[in-house]
Amino acid sequence: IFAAVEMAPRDPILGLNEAFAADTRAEKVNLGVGVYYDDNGKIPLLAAVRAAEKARLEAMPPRGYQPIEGPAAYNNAVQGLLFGKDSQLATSGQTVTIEALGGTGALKVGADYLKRLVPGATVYISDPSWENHRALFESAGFPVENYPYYDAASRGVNFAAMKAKLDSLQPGSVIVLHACCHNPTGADLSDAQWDEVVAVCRERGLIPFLDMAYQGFAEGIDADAVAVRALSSSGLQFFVSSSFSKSFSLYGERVGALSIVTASKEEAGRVLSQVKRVIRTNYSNPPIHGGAIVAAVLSSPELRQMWEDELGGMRERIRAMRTGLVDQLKAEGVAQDFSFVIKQRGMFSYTGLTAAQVETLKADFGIYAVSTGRICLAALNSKNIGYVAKAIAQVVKG
Ligand code: PLP
Ligand code: TYF
Repeated sequence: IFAAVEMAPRDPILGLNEAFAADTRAEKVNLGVGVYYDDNGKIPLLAAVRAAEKARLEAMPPRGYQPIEGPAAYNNAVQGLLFGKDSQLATSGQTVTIEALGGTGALKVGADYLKRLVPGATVYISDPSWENHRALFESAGFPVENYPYYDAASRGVNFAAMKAKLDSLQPGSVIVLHACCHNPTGADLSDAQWDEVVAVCRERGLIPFLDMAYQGFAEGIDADAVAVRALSSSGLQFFVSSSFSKSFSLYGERVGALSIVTASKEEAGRVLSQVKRVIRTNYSNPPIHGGAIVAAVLSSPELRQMWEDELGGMRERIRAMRTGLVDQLKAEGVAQDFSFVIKQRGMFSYTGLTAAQVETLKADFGIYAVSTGRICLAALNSKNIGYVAKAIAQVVKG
């Protein structure tokens, strides 16, 4: 029965991990996958997570099934992060939040539910976007198209083109928006531009789906929620996927959430019943551990403060690596202006390196990046940044 099965293409980002692992050079550096490493090149175990985990281990709670939508304590904590403490959207009961298997799982539950809700819709994602967005919505049965986003010349967002496209879409179209720290470009909308996007969504009757995978990595928890807050105060209905993989450094625990803002508590009850149906036929109910840790950290004032401080530390370290890389490229005699790297936000930079230059970095230096020229700044550290800067300088100088 498997004789005719073809080999599927590798994930262009996760596939790099395999090639990197097989590379025997000691000086190799993996700037491919979006993972935060500390200055020693290790994935950190946050102190707040460690404390919550220790308390949990000591309590040794039983492992019954969870509610299909996940525990209320977790879902309420997620709403607090997204909408702000004591927000009307949370207290009114009009917002559905379900625990999901990472941000990916949240997108998938959201996509499957949307397919039941608006089966004839087209889904629009930014050009470019996270590789998995297209695949996720296509696998839910939607046609997926792009809206213009990145402008290579200015290294920023071509907002006029983006807005013109959104203005032309059919009512009921789903638009997937990166809430902050755009992956892969690092180019975000300004607060004023978010207000304009919200206005277009209202005028055209579009369905916004915010993807929030890096809350806290640009400016801070509340500042990075600007898109969520703009939609919240608009009175529109929308979807948000949250991922805590990066912000809690809990990648493999698969902790995320899907939130759906509806018009009323009564509507939310009906929507939740339908979303639970999607979950039941996928994985029945979410795993316990990761969500329990996140809920424990967010509901304890001390642990929450500890976490925000650690998140701030990760944010600052990435910023220092951005500045450091730009300075060292200059010191290496690179004439090209790389200062845009400092303006980009989150983990990534679209460097403008060509696929051929990325290939040379890999072949000659053991430095792995995505062929689009995307690098993960959070993989740089005080030991490898000089090596990486020298290599990039050599490659761009030809
Ligand atoms: N959305 C974006 C924009 C991402 O960069 C990621 C990265 O992992 C995800 C979603 C998926 O999150 P998770 O790893 O929690 O599934
Ligand atoms: O873009 C990244 O590198 C992260 C990690 O299928 C990732 O978002 C990459 C690919 C993928 C899942 C996660």
